[in-house]
Amino acid sequence: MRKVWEQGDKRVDRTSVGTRSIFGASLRFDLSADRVPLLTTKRVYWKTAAREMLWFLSGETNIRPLVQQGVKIWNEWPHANYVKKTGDAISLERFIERIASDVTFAERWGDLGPVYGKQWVDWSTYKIDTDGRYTKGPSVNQISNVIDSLKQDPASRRHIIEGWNVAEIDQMALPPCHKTYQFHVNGSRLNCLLYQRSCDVALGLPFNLFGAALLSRMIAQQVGLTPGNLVWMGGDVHLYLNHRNLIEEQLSREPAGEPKLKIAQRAEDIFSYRIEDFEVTDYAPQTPLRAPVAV
Ligand code: DHF
Ligand code: TMP
Repeated sequence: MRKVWEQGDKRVDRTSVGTRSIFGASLRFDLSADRVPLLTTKRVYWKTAAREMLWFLSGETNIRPLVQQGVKIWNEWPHANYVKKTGDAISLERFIERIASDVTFAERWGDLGPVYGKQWVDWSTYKIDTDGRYTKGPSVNQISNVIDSLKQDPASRRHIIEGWNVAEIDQMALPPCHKTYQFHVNGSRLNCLLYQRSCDVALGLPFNLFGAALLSRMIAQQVGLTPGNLVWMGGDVHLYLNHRNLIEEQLSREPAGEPKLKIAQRAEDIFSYRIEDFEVTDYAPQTPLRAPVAV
């Protein structure tokens, strides 16, 4: 955060909020002994990040199940889309109430398009016939495939979960930020590398690091490996200029403690984890810090 804030270039970004940004950065964390990258310089609502990760794994792309669990982090994008398409100046709060109470409305307006969940477990394929016609092929479950390849061919350099479906980017509310996960087996240890093309250091990154660690831990448990390292690589790594108060406060605080993530039991398969299976201990963060999300 300090490096981006002090050394980043000022850039006008898509949202027109403005950022300070560096290009290319990496972080490395040891996930052994239940260690988990979770910020202590502000309270991070790790259960929200965990619910988001379970939502990805369920293949869901509609915000309704998140809304029903009180998770608000994706609310702004369907709301902005609705206002743009209909010209109805409904408030965010009213819009989300309707998503929660009206299934038909939610089906029409709560979907983010073929984002993470769709690509991770249900990537569409097509076949071209000899006469040039397209027919739908079987879809690809990348999560199941990675679980299988980790078990059957641990030395492989192809354990990849990819969110960047070039052909479907234009239908997504937001092209994937945490777009590629690669796994790597070293002896009995499972390493994970996340490549994030665009990173909001103040709001998105704390969630993305916890999410990646959780995904890696669940996969390790499923394939019988112990957690190794988490390597994070960022492309455009930025801080929004309107996050100044949060940034200055956070930079004045000292990190303290070593949070642990426990997974109570091995779920039957990678798709069967529940929020109750996760517990964070030794987490005594400083107070939460609020900042507006750039839409
Ligand atoms: N757009 C931008 N500009 N930045 C993002 O980080 C971002 N993240 C998205 C979608 N679009 C985005 C999905 N993930 C928050 C955290 C993660 C997230 C979206 C939003 C967020 O606002 N966090 C606040 C509130 C958390 C809560 O509601 O519990 C935080 O203080 O961490
Ligand atoms: P962009 O598509 O123009 O790069 O904007 C996406 C913004 O959202 C950017 O600030 C990065 C941020 N972001 C994260 O940092 N993490 C996430 O998980 C998501 C979905 C978005």
